[in-house]
Amino acid sequence: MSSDASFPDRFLWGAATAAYQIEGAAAEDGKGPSIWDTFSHTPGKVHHGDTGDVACDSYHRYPEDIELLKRLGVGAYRFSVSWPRIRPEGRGEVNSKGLDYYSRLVDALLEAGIAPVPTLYHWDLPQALQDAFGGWAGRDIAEAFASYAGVVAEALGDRVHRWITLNEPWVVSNVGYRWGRHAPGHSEAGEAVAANHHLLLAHGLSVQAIRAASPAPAEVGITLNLGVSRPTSPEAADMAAELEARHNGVYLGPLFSGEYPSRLSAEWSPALVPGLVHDGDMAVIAESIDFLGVNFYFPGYVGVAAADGELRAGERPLEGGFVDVRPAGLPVTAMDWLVEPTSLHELLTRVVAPAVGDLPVYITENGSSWYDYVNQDGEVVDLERQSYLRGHLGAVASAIADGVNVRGYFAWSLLDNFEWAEGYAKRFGLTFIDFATQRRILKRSGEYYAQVTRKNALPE
Ligand code: GBH
Repeated sequence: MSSDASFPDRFLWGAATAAYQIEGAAAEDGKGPSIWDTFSHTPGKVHHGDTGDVACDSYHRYPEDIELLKRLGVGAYRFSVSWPRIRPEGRGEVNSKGLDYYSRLVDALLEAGIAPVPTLYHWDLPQALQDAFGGWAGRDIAEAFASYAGVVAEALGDRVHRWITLNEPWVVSNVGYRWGRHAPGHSEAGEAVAANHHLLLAHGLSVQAIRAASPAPAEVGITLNLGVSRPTSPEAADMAAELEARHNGVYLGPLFSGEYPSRLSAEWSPALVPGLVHDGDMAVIAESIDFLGVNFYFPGYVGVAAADGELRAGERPLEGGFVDVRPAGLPVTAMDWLVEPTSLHELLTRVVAPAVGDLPVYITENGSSWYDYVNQDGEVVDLERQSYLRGHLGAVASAIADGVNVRGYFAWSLLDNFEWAEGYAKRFGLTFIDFATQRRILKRSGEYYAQVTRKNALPE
């Protein structure tokens, strides 16, 4: 991979956040409770008992956050819209104060010359719909989501021209419904498979709803967290392929070819839930989209477990006699995630391009967590994050050089924020937040990113 990479003209530089992770104001201006309000207030679910009640207080401090975006020199901001702010009960009455908040945010962004790129679902489902339908496990959720998407598109579509329907359906269905580490905290494979199908259906219906409701032409896409699984020996190749089918094929197949992949083990196959897929669903899911959003953080390595079943150094248990392996020599972040930029190049060239062809691709999240601190000079010198950023941007540039149609990159994240089950203990921001005072400090990595966006190239 070349090191002095530059990017195509009009490459879109951005930064990303999500509503529950930054907004706070959890019960303000008519907002209804979301499943993350419930989950984070349930003892034992989130590290340290942290909640998003206040978070970065971005609901009130968004003008300061837009100043940070200006310092970064980005042309776009990916934020998410909180469904329970718009519809406190999930359905029915629209809360105009909720819409007003996003309308003010959009106006302020446009004033600053920054394109708003809202995501309509970044995990904060109205609690009322969890109660009414079993959340994403119930089929009625798909229509409810499309209806809400139409409400937002109608209100903001004169000024918002690029929409993301869902963030990371893999995480929603599996971390939320299969393993229970995210809201709603369920552990039931059938629910996970059902949730996954209903997320895809909701996506397709919302693409139609956004286009129908928007007063101006709209580009619509979805954000997936796709993965590469590398076998460490030939015996692990089949398991690696299965893991990629669960992460990638289960989305890329339905979205781009109108069918689920044929290889998916029983616990992951839509056949697990009889009657789940109705006639016509796959055509709705395959509704054409204008771009694909890709979130990427780390690669996976799969190996065969030791004969005695004992874990060797760096291994974590997987299923069926396989283990997740961390090869010696690769750095790991504060999340214990591997750092290996070439895996992003591999993902884009081997997985993404063959599925999407020429469709524009945006990296909608990429970033890393480290043990940041404010030094005696009042600075945060996060050289590890800067190095991660540089490496991954180099991988994006080389994928573009290899013909992948990547049109933009959004750093995760603009701000340190509520890192879901990790609470505030894990920091991903280009900006440090002192959560006691809400003071924002642009980190060294943020200064570096500002140079990248201004040069449209990687500085030495
Ligand atoms: C993204 O998810 C999210 O979109 C974003 O909100 C988040 O802040 C960011 O990444 C950083 O994490 O081992 O089963 O408990 C990335 C995907 C989500 C990866 C949850 C691993 C823990 C899964 N990830 N996660 S589990």
